[in-house]
Amino acid sequence: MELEKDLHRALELEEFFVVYQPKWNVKTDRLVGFEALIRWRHPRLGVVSPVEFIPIAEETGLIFPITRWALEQACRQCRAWQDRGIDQPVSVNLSVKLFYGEILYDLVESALNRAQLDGRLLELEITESMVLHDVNDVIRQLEQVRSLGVKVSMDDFGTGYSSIGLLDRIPLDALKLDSLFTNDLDTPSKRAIINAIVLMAENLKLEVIAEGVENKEHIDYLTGLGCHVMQGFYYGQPMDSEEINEWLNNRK
Ligand code: G
Ligand code: G
Ligand code: MN
Ligand code: NA
Repeated sequence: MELEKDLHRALELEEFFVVYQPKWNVKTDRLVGFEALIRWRHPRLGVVSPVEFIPIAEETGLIFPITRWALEQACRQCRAWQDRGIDQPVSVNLSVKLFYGEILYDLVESALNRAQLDGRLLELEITESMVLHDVNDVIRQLEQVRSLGVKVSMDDFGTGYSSIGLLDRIPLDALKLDSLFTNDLDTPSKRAIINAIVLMAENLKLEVIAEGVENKEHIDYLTGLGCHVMQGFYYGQPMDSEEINEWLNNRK
C-alpha cells in the first residue's frame, strides 16, 4: 500500500511532528498538563491523522521506532517547558503493541534520560485494548515504568473492550472519559453512566479527565457530576510548541 511504503521513510525524512493539547482543572482554574499527539506531514497528502497511520505502524512494527521518537520529543518539550518555569506533565499515547516484547521500560527510561526529565512529569495513556494482551504481563510492565515515577492513565474509557473488572488490578492514576460521553451529556442514560464512572473512580482514588469538552454546557454538566479536569477544544486545540507559547501568553 502507498501509505505503508511512505511510512517506512517518514521517520528519517523527519515528516512527523507532535502537537500538544492542554488539560485544565476547572476547580482550581489552572493548567494541569498536556497530551502529546503525533501527526504526519505527508509530502503529497498533507497532514495525515494518527487514526490513519497508527494501525499501519502497528501492523508493520514501525510503531516501535515511531513511539520511541514521540516519547523523546514529548520528554524534550516537557523539559524545555520546565526550564522556563512551566512545570506541567506531558502524556504520551501507547499502543498495546508496546507491551509485546520486553522493551517498554527501556524505551521510557531512555527517553527520560536523554531529555534529563524527571519521571513524575511523564504520563502514559493506555487503552482498554490492553486486555487483549496478557493482563499479568501488562501489570508487571506498568509497575516497572511506574517505579520511574511515571503515571498511567486509561484512555478512551468506556468505549472499548470493557475492562471494568481490571480497574483495581491494573496500576492506574487516572481515567480519561471518552469524548463520546461528553458529546452525549444531554442523554439521561449517558449521564447516569458518567456519574457512575466518576463515583467509581473517586472510590478507586483515580483522577477523572473528561475529553472532548467543547462548550460551557459540557463544563457545567461535568462539574455537576464531580469531574473537574477537562481537555477539549473549549480550552485549546492540539497545538505545536509555538502555538502553545502564544496560548500560554494569552492566559497570563
Ligand atoms: O489527535 P487525534 O484526535 O487525531 O488522535 C487520534 C488518535 O490517535 C487518538 O486516539 C490518539 O490516542 C492516537 N494517537 C495520537 N498520537 C499517538 C501516538 O503517538 N501513539 C499512539 N499509539 N496513538 C496516538
Ligand atoms: O488519545 P485520544 O483518543 O484521547 O486522542 C484525543 C483526540 O481527540 C485527539 O485526536 C484530538 O484531536 C481530539 N480532540 C481533542 N479535543 C477535542 C474536542 O473538543 N472535540 C473533538 N471532537 N475532538 C477532540
Ligand atoms: Mn489519548
Ligand atoms: Na480518547
